[in-house]
Amino acid sequence: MSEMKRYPVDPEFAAKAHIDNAKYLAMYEQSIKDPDAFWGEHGKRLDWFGPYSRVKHTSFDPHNVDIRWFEDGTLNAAYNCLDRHLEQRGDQVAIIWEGDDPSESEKISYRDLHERVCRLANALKAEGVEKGDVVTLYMPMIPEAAVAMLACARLGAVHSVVFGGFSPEALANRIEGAASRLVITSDYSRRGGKVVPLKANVDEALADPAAARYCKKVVVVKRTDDELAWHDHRDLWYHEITVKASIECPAEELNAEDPLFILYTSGSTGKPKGLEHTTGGYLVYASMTHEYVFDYREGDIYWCTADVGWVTGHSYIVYGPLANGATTLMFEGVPSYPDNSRFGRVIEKHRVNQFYTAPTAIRALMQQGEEVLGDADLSSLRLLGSVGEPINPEAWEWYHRVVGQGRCPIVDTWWQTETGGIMITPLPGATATKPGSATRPFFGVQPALVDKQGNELEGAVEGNLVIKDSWPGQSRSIWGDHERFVQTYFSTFKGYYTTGDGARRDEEGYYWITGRVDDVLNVSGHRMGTAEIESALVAHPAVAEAAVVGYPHSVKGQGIYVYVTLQAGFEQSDELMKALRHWVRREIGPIASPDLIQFAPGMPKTRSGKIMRRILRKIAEDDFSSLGDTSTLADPSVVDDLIAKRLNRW
Ligand code: 6R9
Repeated sequence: MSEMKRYPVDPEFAAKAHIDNAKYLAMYEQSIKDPDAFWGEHGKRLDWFGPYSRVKHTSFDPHNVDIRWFEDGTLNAAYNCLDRHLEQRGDQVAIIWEGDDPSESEKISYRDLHERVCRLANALKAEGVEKGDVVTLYMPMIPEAAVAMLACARLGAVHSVVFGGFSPEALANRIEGAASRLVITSDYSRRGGKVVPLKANVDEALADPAAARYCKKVVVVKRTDDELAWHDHRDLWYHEITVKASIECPAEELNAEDPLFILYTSGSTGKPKGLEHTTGGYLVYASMTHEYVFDYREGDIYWCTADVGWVTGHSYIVYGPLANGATTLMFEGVPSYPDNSRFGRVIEKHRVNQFYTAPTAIRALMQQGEEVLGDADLSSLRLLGSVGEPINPEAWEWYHRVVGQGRCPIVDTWWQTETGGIMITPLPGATATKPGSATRPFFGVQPALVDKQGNELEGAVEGNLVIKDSWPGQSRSIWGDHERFVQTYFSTFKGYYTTGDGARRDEEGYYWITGRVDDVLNVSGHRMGTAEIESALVAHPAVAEAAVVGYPHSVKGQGIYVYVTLQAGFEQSDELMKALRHWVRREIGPIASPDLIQFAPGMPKTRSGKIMRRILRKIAEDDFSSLGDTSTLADPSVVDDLIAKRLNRW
């Protein structure tokens, strides 16, 4: 394993930060010892219409999974993200929108955003949308996506955002699954100079009678002047219905446990699950983590590069930042358009202070070399964040050195769609960091490691990552299928929330996420995280990306199958294969030596950039007859190439 490095907290940063280490330790202890008092106090960060008298009412007992926070309080999420800021900061910029085309950008004040949300909420009401109805959003990264989320929240309607990169079939399934009666979309989306026909995809989804049975209206934002097929009985132009709507729209008084949104996410098996999040606990948790993890301060410009189609976009582009009265940047484009310096250009243009992105983006930039951000002025940056997958130490170091210029702390934030907000993370003024470790739990979060039988493990050890007790941001259920929720998350290890991830805890109590538990290999009785081997491989100068899976091996139980994408300028060869094998032996040890190494020009990735290991495992097992649904891949054609060149043939 590569030498463990440690980056202490900069005392100057700590002196100005919300939370230093002493404060972290004291607050953490209180949050665990007396969650009612702790969250009762921090719940006050929101404006409540009716106060809560009960704070925590939760049970992880598989016979009675029941999660409620602030259950007798009433509030409205849109009110907390908009109305309550108007007096103090009505003219402050709420959303900076940066278009795909660098010449397009827009600044929207809190007052303006409030007005837009009220107009759309009234227009939706006029179309019959009521409290409790599910509205599906299938949108590009344009301000109207945030407006639509908040308009739903204002009415008590439940939004279900479906990532704009999903296929019509995936969209139809989600419309049907949520019995959604209205879709908000855009004529086209623009990304990386290309246009995607979103509205045509909605038409195709609604050609499916199962979806059309529920969905009767489609609201369309006009993004381009291109031609469009139109259905008069069903389709409505966003600009036409909002222009005539009133800018007065009272925010519905909702219960803390009324649903705010559902968000579909893929499990390892079965159809996607619609995770349900409710209003009070979610918003308390999203806003508090946003403030403390990113050390957000008044006047900061904060940029999270996620898409609103994912939970990161929900919690850390829209709800967390806006509840805090922050200025949040929303980016329509991609890091490589018009060229690879785009992230740097946007940081420079808007003087971004906090920058939050994913390891896959960092590695893509890293492949282009140290000069990738051009001569962009990055001096405004104060903090960097990472989310979505384990970050390998080399990418961490590169991010720190090249983007953060050695000056900015990095917060490697571990969490999930199910958790609503960040769970394990450094706090920049409190936590010394180690590249590759998500470090310590946020307030109120009690991680634990258990063995296969569910016994809790103590000390420096590796195991299944579980959470011992509830936190306010936790998902309450799977929409329409509470039993599946109980089965998936509370039945494997009784009394715990099962994350599905594995982790290692070091001597200092820091957590190192090793990846999904189903990705853990057992080779000759040795347990190994695929992420660990990948991280070693990616550290080799010839390797751009690596994915490791297990395959059945007659002697070792499981063998190690490696897919490697080379950096530009490197050729595949037997020598290189040998060198890589040797490299891994040296980095981790002989037990981690790859059995098979397949050079792969591309990996099968979801459109959010996650490698689909399920597919790689199947190919490694020489069983590609049942690859499952590959339609949601960013580029389904890579699969054929991988199959043609597979190495494990019976
Ligand atoms: C927020 C988000 C959740 C899964 C999670 C884990 C992986 C996320 C991570 C990380 C290591 C991190 N993951 N953050 N692994 N370090 N900092 O990504 O939600 O899309 O539901 O994915 O992503 O495996 O279980 P989601």
